[in-house]
Amino acid sequence: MKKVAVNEKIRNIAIIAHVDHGKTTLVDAMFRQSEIYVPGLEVDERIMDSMELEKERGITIVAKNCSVRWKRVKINIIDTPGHADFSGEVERALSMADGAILLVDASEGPLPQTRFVLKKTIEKGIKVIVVINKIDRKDARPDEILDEIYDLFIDLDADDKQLDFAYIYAIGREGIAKKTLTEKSDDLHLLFETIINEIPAPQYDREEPFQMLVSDLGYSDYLGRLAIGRVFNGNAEFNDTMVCINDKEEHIPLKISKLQVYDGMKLKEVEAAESGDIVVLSGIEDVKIGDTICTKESPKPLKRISVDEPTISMEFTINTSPLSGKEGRIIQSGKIRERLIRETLQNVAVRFEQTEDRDRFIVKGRGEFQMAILIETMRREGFELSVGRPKVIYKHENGKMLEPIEKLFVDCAEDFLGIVTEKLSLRKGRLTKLVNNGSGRIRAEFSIPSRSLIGYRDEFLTDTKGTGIMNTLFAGYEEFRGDFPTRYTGSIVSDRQGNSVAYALFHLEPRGRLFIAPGEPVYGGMIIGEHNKDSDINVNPSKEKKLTNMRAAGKDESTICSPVKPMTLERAINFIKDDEMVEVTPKSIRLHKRVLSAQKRRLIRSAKNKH
Ligand SMILES: Nc1nc2c(ncn2[C@@H]2O[C@H](COP(=O)(O)OP(=O)(O)OP(=O)(O)O)[C@@H](O)[C@H]2O)c(=O)[nH]1
Ligand SMILES: [Mg+2]
Repeated sequence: MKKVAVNEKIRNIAIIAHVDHGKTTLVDAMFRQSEIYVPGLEVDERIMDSMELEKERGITIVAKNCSVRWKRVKINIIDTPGHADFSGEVERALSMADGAILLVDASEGPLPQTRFVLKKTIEKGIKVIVVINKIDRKDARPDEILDEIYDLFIDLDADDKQLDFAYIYAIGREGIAKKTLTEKSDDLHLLFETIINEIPAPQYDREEPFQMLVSDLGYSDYLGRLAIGRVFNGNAEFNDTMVCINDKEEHIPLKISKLQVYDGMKLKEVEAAESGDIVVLSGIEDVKIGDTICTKESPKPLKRISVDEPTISMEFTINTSPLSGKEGRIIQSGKIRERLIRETLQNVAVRFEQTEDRDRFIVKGRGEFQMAILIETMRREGFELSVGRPKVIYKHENGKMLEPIEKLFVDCAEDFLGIVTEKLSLRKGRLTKLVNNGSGRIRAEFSIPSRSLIGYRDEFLTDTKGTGIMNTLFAGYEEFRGDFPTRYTGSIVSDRQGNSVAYALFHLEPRGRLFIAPGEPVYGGMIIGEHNKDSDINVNPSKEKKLTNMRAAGKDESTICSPVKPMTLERAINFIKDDEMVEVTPKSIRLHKRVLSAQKRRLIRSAKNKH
């Protein structure tokens, strides 16, 4: 019989929201005001965004744990990313939580990712506290936003209990929370109290022995692999022997060599792990996210963490360009393979497939931004590799090809609606809703294939002069809407190896937009620019001017080249066509044709035409 007990000393909450609505900033404020904080201690801004790329980009990429204390209750907090490509992190974080704080920007209101994360919490039956954040914004409209949040709950089929959610107004950045807009408050007292009163303390069964669900993995040079997760039942102590049940239902024995818990932003060693807490356990190397760690005598696996399927796939290969191995330390396919497998261990939303060709891998994930972050991380670690264009994952049902479809939400000035609609309809998008409330800005909704959106954001920002806002939400699979060109332009391709020179580039400028400056290494098959016309052209970017005795090279006034916008990784993977690749090294991003030889490409083309 179940003997339900609760651990009143603990609360486990995930902080969830659309991107940039202020989650990580709110965690800073909670930390500063909690009983753990030592006055005078310097706290960096967005301390939870500890990864280099998170700091540089000002966004959260990986969900992370910390804890604060309020009136002797420990609140374990999981800060999650708001970007849709990292949604898998939210699903993983919710596996540790009994409640969620849903942040909504007081001006922007609920946006697509708000809907996604709220849907996940409602499905899990997790209690939600709504925080209408950033009420200090000049354009804040908190009352309207509250109505919109109610509508969203109703739309997501929340039951009466869920509809009766507690809500708070906040200025996370200043560490202020209040019940009504008019009352005075200068701290987060109300938020802490609401968490403790509204979020249920973790429940466990008194009769059950130790059971922990591994929701995250870490690594320490001293301790090796760290298994991180919530203790669902029972207790465990240092030196206890346990088993880890993996996805093949194998029982791998282990001995607990260290137990730690979150204490503020740090870890603290403890003798014993208690029911309901989130712990960091050492003593097992061979462990995966979703495994259960439990006793040998009574091994019962918990339900594995499930996350939505990947929607995008991308080809990763070794770098086969003639410049390979010059700029990176790690170039072998075995190492790339190992690294990608390691990624799938840490990152629940990423899948890896080996192809028949041992140098070629398929990586699947939730979006091209997630892929770009993975590639960027790898190049910083010293890898060289080549990657193909991100492709959506199709499905086949009853003889029909289905493709992923997104709901696209656009908010832009009325004047830009024409161009946006035109571009989207070229890409098989359909306008499904248009709201014009006379303010000069419109809100439009489109139903559009996911593949149409790959690389579209840049174009959208250009078309709306940087003022448009676009958000997407995965809407499901629908029948394939037909082909359309991913790009209406061709490529300017180098026909030989050498170094680019100003003279040659200057004379190529009228043919299109160049990606390289004078003095850069080039090779046959390397794409050095975007052609104005829809075909590729092969050119010689290292062609020198025939020198007369009078003039030295490079002194010619007429060969001053226009500045080039360097190719970033994200632009590059969105730019290439199916027969093109991006070469990535720690120092460079280069684009090239899959087939480097112009002659071979010609042969392939004529063979295709004959067909
Ligand atoms: N006006 C105002 N701005 C805020 C407030 N809280 C956070 N911000 C700003 O909002 C931006 C985003 O803050 P973050 O805390 O990184 O948002 P986030 O939700 O963690 O973002 P992701 O993790 O990338 O989804 C930053 O520029 C913050 O300074 C607030 O209370 N008022
Ligand atoms: Mg964040």
